[in-house]
Amino acid sequence: MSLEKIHQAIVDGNAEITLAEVSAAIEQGLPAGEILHRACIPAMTEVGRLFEACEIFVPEMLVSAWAMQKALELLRPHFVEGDFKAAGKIVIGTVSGDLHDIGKNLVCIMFEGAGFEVIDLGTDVAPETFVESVQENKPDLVGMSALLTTTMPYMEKTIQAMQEAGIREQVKIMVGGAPVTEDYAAKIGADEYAPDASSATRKARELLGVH
Ligand code: B1M
Repeated sequence: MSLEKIHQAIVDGNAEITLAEVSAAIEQGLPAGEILHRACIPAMTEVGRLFEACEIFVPEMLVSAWAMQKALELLRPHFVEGDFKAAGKIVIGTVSGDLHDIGKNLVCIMFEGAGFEVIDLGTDVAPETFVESVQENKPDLVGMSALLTTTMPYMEKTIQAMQEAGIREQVKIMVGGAPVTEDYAAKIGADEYAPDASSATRKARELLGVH
């Protein structure tokens, strides 16, 4: 077992080796956070670099994403171990037209780990679906993720839909995803922006006044 092997297996899109190496790492007592931050996330960054350099294409990116998802499934219980009192409720999803969910799933795991009840609406979530879920579940926070510059505008459309439904003021709104910035969040009227999954939970606690 080594973090390098996990990294390489994800870059290669080899889910079988990824699973074997992540299991071995967990068995040897390596903290799940270390496996995630030192092997899995850097591997996906490398996949992105290779894609941008046209050294790999969508099919290769997909198998790497699949290997990453498998690693996350194994790691998930180890992030949420322990007793948590619900710190709040979050409704979260990747916005309309966008199928990227690895980062959003990580954000979900971190929120679960931080003691939040998480309602994950999945990917390609239409503004009206966010609205219905807020009406039904009455969350403290709505989280939106976007990985494409072409889908970012759906964050604003979702906020507008919430305003039109008269529920905008009932919740705080957090946005994130690789192309999203603090300035963009402010421009569209979101309450908070987080660049990564760990700061997302910290900022959510601050926003909601949960200690
Ligand atoms: Co796509 N893809 N992809 N892709 N993909 C990107 C995003 C891209 C940057 C690659 C590139 O060109 N370098 C590019 C977007 C360019 C742009 O918009 N400017 C791109 C493209 C173009 C596309 C397609 C259009 C390709 C095509 O078909 N020609 C297509 C679009 C499909 C669609 O959505 N409609 C597509 C498809 C895919 C796959 C399906 C193959 C796969 C996704 C699989 C899946 O998610 N289940 C995929 C992947 C894997 C990537 C890259 C390589 C990796 C994304 C990832 O998982 N990163 C990505 C390149 C890159 O980002 N370097 C790329 C790891 C993840 C942990 O990080 O998602 O950023 P991230 O999440 C972070 C933070 O952003 C933050 O916390 C997370 C954890 O720290 N965060 C939040 C995220 N959401 C948050 C919400 C918050 C707070 C923080 O609050 C609520």
